Amino acid sequence: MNNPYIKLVKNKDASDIFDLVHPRFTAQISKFGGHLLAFKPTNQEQWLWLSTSAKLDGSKPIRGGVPLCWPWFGPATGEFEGEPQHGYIRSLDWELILVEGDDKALTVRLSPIMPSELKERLGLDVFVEYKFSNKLKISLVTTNVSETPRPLSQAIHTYFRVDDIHNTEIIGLDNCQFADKLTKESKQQVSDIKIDQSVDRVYVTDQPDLSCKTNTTTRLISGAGHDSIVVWNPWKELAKDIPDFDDNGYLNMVCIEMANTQGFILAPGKTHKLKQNIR
Ligand code: TA6
Repeated sequence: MNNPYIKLVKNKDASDIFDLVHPRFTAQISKFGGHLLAFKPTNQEQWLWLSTSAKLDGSKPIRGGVPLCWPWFGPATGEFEGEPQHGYIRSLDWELILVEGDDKALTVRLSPIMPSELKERLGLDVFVEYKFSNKLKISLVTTNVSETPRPLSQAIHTYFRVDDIHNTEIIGLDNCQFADKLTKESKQQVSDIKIDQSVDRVYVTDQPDLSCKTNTTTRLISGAGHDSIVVWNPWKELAKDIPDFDDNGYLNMVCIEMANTQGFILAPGKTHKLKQNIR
């Protein structure tokens, strides 16, 4: 797939990275996880947070950027109990299946290289599509390729870089009900979200729009195909317990994720698109 704006390069730890250099942006995608590591429109700051201690060598899922959680979100349950948290695809190698575009925008598609027994067991096919310009559009597209209905939950687990978490507000979830995963309570959001402690919340809502405002930037985030919006920042103590999370990293990140946490059944032959667009 010859395109002047994308090159496969070796990262310093010898991992394979697609390096994108385009008049409107730069970006990097790891072959491991099909994972967007960085995205920076020209003349802007980096939009994504990536832990400086993240492992990119395939030894574990990458901490930061945009992990893709599929075909479940959170711990595995039922017949998959004991399998990895957030599913398989963030720990697989991916291949490029499409690159197209011009000097205005670029579309890049990748799909995970799934062992055939796994593909057979899941009965699902998936690819990710990144549309880059001076904005970012991410779609996770799943098709039930089997003859029976299949369960699916998932997330586009985006780590946003913020210059100071103390001066960050997430706007648009006022009045939404959320599951507080830390206290196990169901609560209602009152006003905008400010983060000054560990936050791990599942807002069960399909509302499309919200924003993340800091002193210097406002990111407008819109989604489709989701049943939830997840907000996560481990804060100081929990971050210390995560080996690949920089000790002070919690000051410069917040995860805002478009997700299907409730799960649903995808009928045979049907396709579902989960989207997160950021501008
Ligand atoms: O999306 C929030 C969350 O599910 C949290 O509960 C937290 O554990 C986070 O994801 C990171 O999960 P990971 O498996 O990447 O350590």
